[in-house]
Amino acid sequence: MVLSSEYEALSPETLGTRLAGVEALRGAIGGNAADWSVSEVGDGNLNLVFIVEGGEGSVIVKQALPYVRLVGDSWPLPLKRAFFEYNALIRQEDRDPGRTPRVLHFDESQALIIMERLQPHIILRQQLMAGRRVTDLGRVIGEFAARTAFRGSDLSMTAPEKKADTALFAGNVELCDITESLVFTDPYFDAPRNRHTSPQLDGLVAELRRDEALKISAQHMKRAFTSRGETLCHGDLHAGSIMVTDGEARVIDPEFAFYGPFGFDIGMLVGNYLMAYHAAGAHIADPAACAGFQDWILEVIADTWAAFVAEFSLLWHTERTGILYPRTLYEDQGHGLASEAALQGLLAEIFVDLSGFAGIEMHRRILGLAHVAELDTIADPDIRAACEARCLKLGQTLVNNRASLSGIGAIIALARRGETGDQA
Ligand code: SR1
Ligand code: MG
Repeated sequence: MVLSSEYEALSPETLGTRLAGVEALRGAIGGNAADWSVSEVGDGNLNLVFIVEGGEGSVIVKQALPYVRLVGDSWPLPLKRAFFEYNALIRQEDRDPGRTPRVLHFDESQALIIMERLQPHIILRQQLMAGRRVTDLGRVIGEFAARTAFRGSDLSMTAPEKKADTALFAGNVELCDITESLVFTDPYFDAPRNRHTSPQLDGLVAELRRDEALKISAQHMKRAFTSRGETLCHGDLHAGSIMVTDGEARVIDPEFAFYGPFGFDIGMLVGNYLMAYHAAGAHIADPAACAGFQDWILEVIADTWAAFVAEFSLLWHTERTGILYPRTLYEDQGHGLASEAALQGLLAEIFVDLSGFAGIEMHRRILGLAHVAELDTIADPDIRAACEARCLKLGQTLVNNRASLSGIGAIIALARRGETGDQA
């Protein structure tokens, strides 16, 4: 049977019949739809996600819903986000091959993507909550962030290609609107959709909302988000958007993709690692094991940034074929040192943004609508609030002092200081 062009949400009961005619699916898992086993496993905020298993394999079928799953049909959301996710996935595959799930089939009218099932991978957030390490996590994701940032920008693409792509992703209006509201604005006032651990955090939340410098900085960062279309960002790179085994990490779920600042993805990710760091004590009972795991998270942060810098620098030297900082102006004129200085200046700007976005991500995950499981699952509200308070204060410092931090080591030192309560 061929899918009708009118959108209809799939269910485990209807999926086999409705997708039986999709050649790519039959080829991947075996042709007899009657034998397929289907389960809905989506635990994210927005979509349906099915595992479909046949005699010869299994795949993921992801379908957008016409509303925000987390909230319900009172919050409509366009199906078109599947189109942006599909387009982001194929670009990411091109820019960092093998790091994202392989797309097998895309159906725009049904807002569905059939893709490789990553197995036995689990969501990185679950791995972090269980106190389990992932070999090479920092290097691999730092390289992914650098490759997608560099190769999706005017440093690499031709001007017509970059402009056409910017126009295409400019249509992802509603998902950008979610970030513009939920991430950059709502946390800093008493917005209707907000929630926080109350009454324990009430005083600190009021203090943050009185911090005018913080509010100004958050809007400066939002201005960067809305107007600095430097590269194609993943748009939602957190520990729920990475799937891992103990030895491998893959990046999923780029439906929030948009053209934005170089430092957006890596900054959001570092914010998530810092929350995992501060929540670890509530999930890992043995103090020595917990301390070791926290050290590892900080190493991941350092490795992520080091890998980003190394890879971005390598691409600067070997793939700078776009309209920005052209070799004709630097190396070809014998001004290699100026090219080096330009690179260092750009990396320094990216680091400032990283710090700002990391701080804002921590704030919105504690004060806004969409929280993170590391913190939300801490049952004792006093313990939860203590972890959250450390994140909120660290976030405030990262945002307010983003231009004066001396490097990734400074962020790591601030995190350690918050954890030990040593504010000196
Ligand atoms: C209403 S959507 C809330 C959050 O879920 C997504 O994963 C994004 O992080 C978004 O901000
Ligand atoms: Mg998501």
